[in-house]
Amino acid sequence: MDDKSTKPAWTPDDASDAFAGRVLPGVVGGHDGLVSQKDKPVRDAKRPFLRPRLSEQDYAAGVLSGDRVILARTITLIESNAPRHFDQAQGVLRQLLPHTGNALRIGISGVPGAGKSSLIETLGVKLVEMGHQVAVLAVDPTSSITKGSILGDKTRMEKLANLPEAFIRPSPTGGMLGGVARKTRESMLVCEAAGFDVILIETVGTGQSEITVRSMVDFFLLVLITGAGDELQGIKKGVVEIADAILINKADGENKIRAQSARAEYNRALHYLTPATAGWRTRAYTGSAVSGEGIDNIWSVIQAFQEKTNASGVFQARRREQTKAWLHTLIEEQLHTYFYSQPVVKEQLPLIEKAVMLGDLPATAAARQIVHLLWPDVN
Ligand SMILES: Nc1nc2c(ncn2[C@@H]2O[C@H](COP(=O)(O)OP(=O)(O)OP(=O)(O)O)[C@@H](O)[C@H]2O)c(=O)[nH]1
Ligand SMILES: [Mg+2]
Repeated sequence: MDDKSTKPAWTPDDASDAFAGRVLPGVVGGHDGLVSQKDKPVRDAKRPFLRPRLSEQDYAAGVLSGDRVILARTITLIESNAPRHFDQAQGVLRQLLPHTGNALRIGISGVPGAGKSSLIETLGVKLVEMGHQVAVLAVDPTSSITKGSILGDKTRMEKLANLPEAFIRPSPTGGMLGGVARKTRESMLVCEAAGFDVILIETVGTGQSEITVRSMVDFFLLVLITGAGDELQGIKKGVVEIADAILINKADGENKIRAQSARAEYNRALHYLTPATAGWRTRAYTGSAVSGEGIDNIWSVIQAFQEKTNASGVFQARRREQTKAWLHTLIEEQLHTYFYSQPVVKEQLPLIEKAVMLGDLPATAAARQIVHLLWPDVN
């Protein structure tokens, strides 16, 4: 090392050996002294990096053991529109089905910006503190267009998203509400099999999406705000009729008084409506998803609901009815898809439509005619 050639070129010729400037000889191996990676074969760049394929058993076992990565992958499988994934997803679901049904399913709906995500964050964190495992799903038929809800939900549920006892899955994108609903319902079952005991499903108020969520949950909470113009707009829209409780949110600061009077107004109106659940009286409450005030009370209401409907059998009866209705929805969907994809239907339908529009053929006869192309026995 004290060889002169190891000294850098700028070292003065008359420098003593004590001069510190030295060029170190190169090392064999990596610069960090570890074994060189230079000769290691590089991954074939043309081949995409593939995660190992999982079998139906791998998926099911992973979900049942609570493995979050496999849980997320199973939901991705369910959300896939590829026909080969469909069969596999159904196989996994069949294995998981005996382990489902043990969660309390809660739907949370309301106009955009009402504070649904904020409420889920506040309530979800409280539930985790109480020892629950919370899964959050979303039905948002608009998200495929705006693509905005995913970002919004992730940032609005930051605390909850970071808890290991919680799992947040943004709305499946793409397709019509029917497809989104199927994916959400099946994702819910997968979360139950993974051990989550509270499932919160957020949906934005579009009318139809609330009905869809109502058809898959035990308890339906409507989140309203004051100052949205018409204080009783929820009543006019008909969503109040499917709610088990109404939360007048943002009852904080200057808004508190207004929220309280809106609650009174809703409670008066609710008096005249048939309750969404037999034997349960839907009431309005005030609360603040941001300060947390009133949110414990909402949870007490949900628990009281669960106790009461469990005791009366309404809880179990609703679940059975929901499963039955779900089966019929799926049958209708499959028939619909099959029918409209048949070449003979695709070919004849425009002609028959035209005849009906021109008044040459009554619609009923026309419908029969086109159905007969596939099924001549239908009458
Ligand atoms: N003052 C106050 N603001 C709130 C409360 N809850 C929500 N907000 C605010 O209202 C805005 C919308 O809240 P979100 O929780 O995203 O509402 P959302 O209903 O999930 O909205 P979308 O998912 O877009 O339909 C945010 O800026 C929140 O901070 C509340 O209780 N009090
Ligand atoms: Mg939201």
